[in-house]
Amino acid sequence: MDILAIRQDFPILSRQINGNPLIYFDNAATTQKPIQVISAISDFFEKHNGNVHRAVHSLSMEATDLYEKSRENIAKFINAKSSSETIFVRGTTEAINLIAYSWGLGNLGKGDEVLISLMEHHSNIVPWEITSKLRGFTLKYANICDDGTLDYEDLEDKLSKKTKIVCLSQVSNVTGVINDVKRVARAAHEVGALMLVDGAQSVPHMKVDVQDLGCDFLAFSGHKMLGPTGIGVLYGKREVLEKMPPFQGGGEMIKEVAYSRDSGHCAVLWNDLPWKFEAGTPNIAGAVGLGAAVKYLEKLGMDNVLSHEKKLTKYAIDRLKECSKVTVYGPSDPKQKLGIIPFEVKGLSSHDVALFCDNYGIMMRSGYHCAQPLHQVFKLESSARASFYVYNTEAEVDRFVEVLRELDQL
Ligand code: 7TS
Repeated sequence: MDILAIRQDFPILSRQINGNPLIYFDNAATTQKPIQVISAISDFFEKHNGNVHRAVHSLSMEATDLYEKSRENIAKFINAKSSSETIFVRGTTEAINLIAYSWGLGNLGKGDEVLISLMEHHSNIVPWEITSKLRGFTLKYANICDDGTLDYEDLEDKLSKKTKIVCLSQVSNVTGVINDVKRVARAAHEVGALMLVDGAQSVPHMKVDVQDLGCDFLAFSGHKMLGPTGIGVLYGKREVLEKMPPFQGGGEMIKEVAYSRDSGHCAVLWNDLPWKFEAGTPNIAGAVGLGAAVKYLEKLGMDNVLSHEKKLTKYAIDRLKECSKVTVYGPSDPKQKLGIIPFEVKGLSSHDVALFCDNYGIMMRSGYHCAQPLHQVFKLESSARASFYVYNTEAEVDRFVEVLRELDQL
């Protein structure tokens, strides 16, 4: 990949912040957008704006074609068998809530178990805590080893015939640890449980093939993969989605709503997949933008994206050793992880570190990154976090290390 050419596609990267060239290291929170995505969105509003699946007029048809074409491209990107298994949602959070409410409330009760892990983002914890109170099922947490990797033995010990679904992130948003979700999906299926993969941090950075993984559900967000905010995807296996009731009611998700004077009610016939789960006017421009983002990533090649980030991560971890006050958390072997580096600077809060870096134009997150239980495992209140993407360079890492080394002098 020609990183310098890629950088030309991202207008924001030419900004100065606090008198310094922008270094954007907060990609796990959200990524920047290339001109190809920005243009696809403005082009939609300038030339094709209409509502989808409603009217017979030309603009509605054009909008529908663009929206459904994006769905097809995204379905191919994750190797879904059919685009009808690819539902547009607001993001990973909504996708997981959809499963917890639509599938969970209908299928879980007393005596059942849901298995997650201590490294999950809150959006793969809280929906299950809420629905467990509503339905009385038991929520179990697989442990994490001291280096932040998943304790597979503990997870497999906690799996039983009572387990109805296993919900696991493929990549941790704090440590970048890559989980072997294919192995876990196989173990889940052996006990008759379903497998949900939170792909928020994996789909943007590596080839994810839902058929190869064998997962029943995959959730991810457009804004973490060069696309706009407010759009994401829930992939589900057709046979599982067919049996689920709708998550929300309204227009678009029905075929027929027929009022009967006898009963005083409407008989409702659900729409086909995927529209059964897309109540109301969807984020059409968002879907078009995400389609353009997927096209951009495909042109780069996901194997190239992955190897660039792995190389940069190894380089950054090695160079951070030069900062005497910095402790990096997570596995020491960079092969086990993607480009997310959580760290602590001795004597400083993570927010102070992030603010210090901001003075030099370096954008980085601080706090517990919506993953408080994982920070409890590390016995940390919070951490600073640098996370990379396709446009980051070794020169930016060099500058980052140079800035952090100033903290050694304090
Ligand atoms: N799952 C994981 C693994 C995530 O990293 C995130 C967001 C989500 C789910 C939720 O995604 P959303 O698009 O619905 O918000 N993670 C982060 C982060 O690490 N910093 O800001 C958001």
